[in-house]
Amino acid sequence: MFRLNYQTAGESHGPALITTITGLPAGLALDMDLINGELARRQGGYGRGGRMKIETDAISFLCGVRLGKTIGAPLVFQIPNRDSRLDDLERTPPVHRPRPGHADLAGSIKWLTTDCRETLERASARETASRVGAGAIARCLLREFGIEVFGFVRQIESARTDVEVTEANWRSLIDVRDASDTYTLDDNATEGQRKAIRKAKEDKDTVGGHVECHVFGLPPGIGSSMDWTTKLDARIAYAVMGIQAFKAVQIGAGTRAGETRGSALHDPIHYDAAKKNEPSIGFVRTSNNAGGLEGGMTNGQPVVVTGTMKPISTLLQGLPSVDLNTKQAERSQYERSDVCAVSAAGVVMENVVAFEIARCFIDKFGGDSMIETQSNFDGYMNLARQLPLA
Ligand code: EPS
Repeated sequence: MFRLNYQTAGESHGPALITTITGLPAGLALDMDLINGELARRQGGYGRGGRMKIETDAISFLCGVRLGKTIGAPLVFQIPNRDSRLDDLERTPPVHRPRPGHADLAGSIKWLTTDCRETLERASARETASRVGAGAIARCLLREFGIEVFGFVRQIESARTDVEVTEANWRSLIDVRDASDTYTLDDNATEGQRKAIRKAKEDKDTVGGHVECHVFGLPPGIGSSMDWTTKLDARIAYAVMGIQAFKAVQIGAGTRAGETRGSALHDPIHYDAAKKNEPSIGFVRTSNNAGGLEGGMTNGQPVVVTGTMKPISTLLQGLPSVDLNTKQAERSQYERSDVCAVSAAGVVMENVVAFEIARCFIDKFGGDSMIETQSNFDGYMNLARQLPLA
């Protein structure tokens, strides 16, 4: 069982999203610019629908925070829904024609109803605002230890950026990404991705894509190989697959590992005493096909995660389906939606990955307070740098 956990609640068109985080040390300063900045980024990206013009997501704390810092108690925050109309049957009518690709069909059968709304309100990607909030709070913690996350859109449909992200260039890429409408890393890719989304919209269709995130500043030893549930790569995969509409997750070389010989895949180990004070404590690698994770533990290299989002299943043209009440063939029901939410999904992925890293970080170093946590962290780093211990 992990000490740091979170839980989300709230329907897409209910009054609010509520998130509870337990296990944060006391004394963690919460950077509201960082947290609300991530929520704002999640609302953006070319291809979003009308809902994002209605909402302005921001966190308000209900418990667990005093004078801008955690107090070690369960922390609860809410994000209000401006478009709150769940019980208004005219504006939020039942949905009887399930969308292929959505939770509609399986959920309606599971909960023994023919009204897909019962399922879709919670299955909606609106819930990801909660997870971004929780992940951004985890980032406030990780930052205290020099750990930073950078994410972007690698590809939408076939429009791709080939820019490589490294420890040396990622900070300079933040502005490039933030200037891109699709959160990608070069002008050509931005234009290609915009074009793909525009064309899909004209065709009453939707598009998906690939997002990537890199985590820098991680020391070796976060996560554990002693039990499969504590492997950090497994935790990351679980969290990323839990994002609405994700169909794949890869760490480092990912599926390419199955097509590459061991001699070419595995990252050679060197030792450079000049780098002893860096998070890697001097153990350097000439490649990072492992994506920073070996045996389910960080190895001192950046963690690299790729996620794949399918095209959104709400299409203006509808898709072949049936009416759950009559069982007659019908096109699936259209509700206001996005044409592409890959850019937003990239922000969600960055933040759920951050939370999983923080979860394993607290498992190893967590004390009741940030002071104790810092002392545990420093103690471990000092010992690791002195290896072999007498
Ligand atoms: C979503 C449908 C749309 C999206 C929504 C996810 O909402 P609505 O039905 O209100 O137009 O905008 O995403 C969000 C609300 C959000 O905050 O990301 C869906 O069906 O999943």
